[in-house]
This record gives sequence, C-alpha cells and structure tokens, in this order.
Amino acid sequence: MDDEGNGNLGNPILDRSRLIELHEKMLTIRVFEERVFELYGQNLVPGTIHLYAGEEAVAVGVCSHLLDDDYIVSTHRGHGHCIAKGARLDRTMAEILGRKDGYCQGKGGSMHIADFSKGMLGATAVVGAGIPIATGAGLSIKLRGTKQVAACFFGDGASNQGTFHEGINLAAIWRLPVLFICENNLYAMGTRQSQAMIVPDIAERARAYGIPGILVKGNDVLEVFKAAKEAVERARGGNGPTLVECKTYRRMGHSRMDPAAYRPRAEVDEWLRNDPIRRSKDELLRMGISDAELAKIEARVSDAVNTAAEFALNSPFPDSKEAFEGVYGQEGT
Ligand SMILES: Cc1ncc(C[n+]2csc(CCOP(=O)(O)OP(=O)(O)O)c2C)c(N)n1
Ligand SMILES: [Mg+2]
Repeated sequence: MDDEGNGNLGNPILDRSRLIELHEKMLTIRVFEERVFELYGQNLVPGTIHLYAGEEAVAVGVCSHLLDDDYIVSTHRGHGHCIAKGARLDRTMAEILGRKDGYCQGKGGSMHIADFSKGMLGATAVVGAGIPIATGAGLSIKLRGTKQVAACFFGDGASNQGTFHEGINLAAIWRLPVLFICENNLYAMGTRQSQAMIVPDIAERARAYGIPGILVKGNDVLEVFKAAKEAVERARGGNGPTLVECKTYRRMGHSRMDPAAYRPRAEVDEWLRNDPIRRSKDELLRMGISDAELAKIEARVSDAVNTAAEFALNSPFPDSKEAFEGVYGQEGT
C-alpha cells in the first residue's frame, strides 16, 4: 500500500501516462532553457534572458488543465509558460533569437512573446503588469459568456505592486474566471521575500479579497496539478478567482548576468536537490517506468530542441524596412 492507501503503484492524483506527459513537458522546458543559455553565450541572443529552469512544475502543472482557447498572461521569465501552453518550440526559439520566423517576427524577443493561437496573451517586462491584463481577459470571458479561463503567472516581487491589489480585487468582486498563480521563487532580483513583506505566505493575501488562497510546493508537479485543477473547476463553474502560491526556486541567477551570490549556498543546494524534474522522474520510477522508457523521453526532447534551434538559427533577421509594421505608433512619432 502506498501512503494514500491505493494498494498499487498508481498515484492518486495522476495516472502514469499523464505524469509522463507532464514530465516530458518539464524536461522540454529545461533542455530548451539550457540551449537558450548556450546560444546567449555565443552572442546569438539580443538583450538579456531570464531563465525558467527550476520552476517548470508551475507552468506545466497549471497549463495541463488549460485548453487552446483558455488564456495565459506571462512575465519576463516566460519561455516556460509559452511552451507549457503549447507554443511551438521553433517559433519561440526564433523569437528569442530576434528572427523573422519568431512569434512576433523577431521584434519582441525573450520578454515579449505572444501566441494568440494558443491563448498566450503575452509576456511583459513590466513587473506586475500582467495581473490587470488577466483580469481584463477574465472580464471579456464573463461578458461573452464562454467557459474559458485566464491564468496569470507572476512573481513574489510582483505581488507587492499595486496592480496585484487592483487586479485581484476587481476579479474577486466580479467573480471572474481567473487563476492568479504566484511563482514565489523567494527573490525579486537580489531582494529576499522577507526583506520586502512581513507575511511569509503570499497565499494569505487572498483573504483580503475574500477569495480562496492555496499554498503548494511549487516544485512538485502533482501538488501544482491538484491545486490548479481545483482553481480551474472553480473558475469554469462561475465561482470566481483563486490565488495559488507555488513556492519554487530558480536554478540560475535572476538574469543571464547575475551570479546570484546573495543566495546562501546551503539554500541553493537544498533547492537543487528538490528539483521538479528529479521529483517527477523519481515518481515515475516508483510507478515502475523503465530506464529505456526514460531514455526514449530524453532522446525525443533533445531532438525537438535541436530541431527548434536549427530552425531559429536558419531564420533570417527581420528587414529594417519592417521595423514599423505591426506596431501601434506611426512611423516617425
Ligand atoms: C515595474 C517594474 N519595476 C522594476 C522592474 C525591474 N525588475 C525586473 S524583474 C524584477 C524582479 C521581479 O521579481 P519577481 O516578481 O519575484 O519575479 P522573478 O524575477 O523572481 O521571477 C525587477 C524588480 C521592472 N521590470 N518593472
Ligand atoms: Mg521572484
């Protein structure tokens, strides 16, 4: 018997084939991010990058409940959100590399990817700016009377912005179908959460808006999956928003140039041991997956990322004549 009294090697939250899908998606994000890091080192990525490695269980656990016409709103750390929501790896990589075949014709780059065909409303470099956008998407859903939901990802730092209060308060009073997903990776750049707020758990703030707040281990994809299921069901059932706080950790510094020396070594080591992909792999092994099956997954992921990188590297840069196409401002203003 397992802890849950199941009497077999199944998992009470997810069956094996579904967990394999989630594991593969998380691994895809990890390998994709490792490739972005390499390409950045070769001077092939314009601007900077904020890698999602270490936080994969959050995007994957949430997006695995969403359909193509559900919405997500992302952040400056958004590659994982795009991939989890079903964006193509090749066009995502092309965008990061500033190439014409990218989702925004290479004009947005790492921090401004959008793919409306998959309900990915966009990333934003302005911390907290996505929260009212998700509330707006929720209002649009409610006015149109569909069963869609909108999920908004944001960090612990963003939860101290005024937009957090305004966005969640409005969603609460109008009972909008929004999931507010706080990715609490314990730092906003080099500022520890405890230097920026007194409450230890951001989920507690839900009480101020009269909505449910759920705190989960954000590196455990099963826990995130379970909490997101509850929040999606509440939203689709017309019962309003939920705040889900996922405690997680970035494997790297805040951005490519940050060595993250402000993080104590013991803390980093503990979180690296608690890696989300290591956890899902251990769970799959417990369920009886063979080494050969795991190797097949790894090979599939590696091929997919290689193909995406090749596509992006072969894509041309946009022509300077197109610089003002697809933007709101008039040329010369
Ligand atoms: C409004 C605004 N203020 C400050 C910044 C600079 N900045 C970029 S990322 C960041 C930290 C964000 O922390 P958090 O919301 O926890 O997200 P994380 O980077 O940890 O994923 C800051 C302060 C910004 N981009 N926008
Ligand atoms: Mg943070």
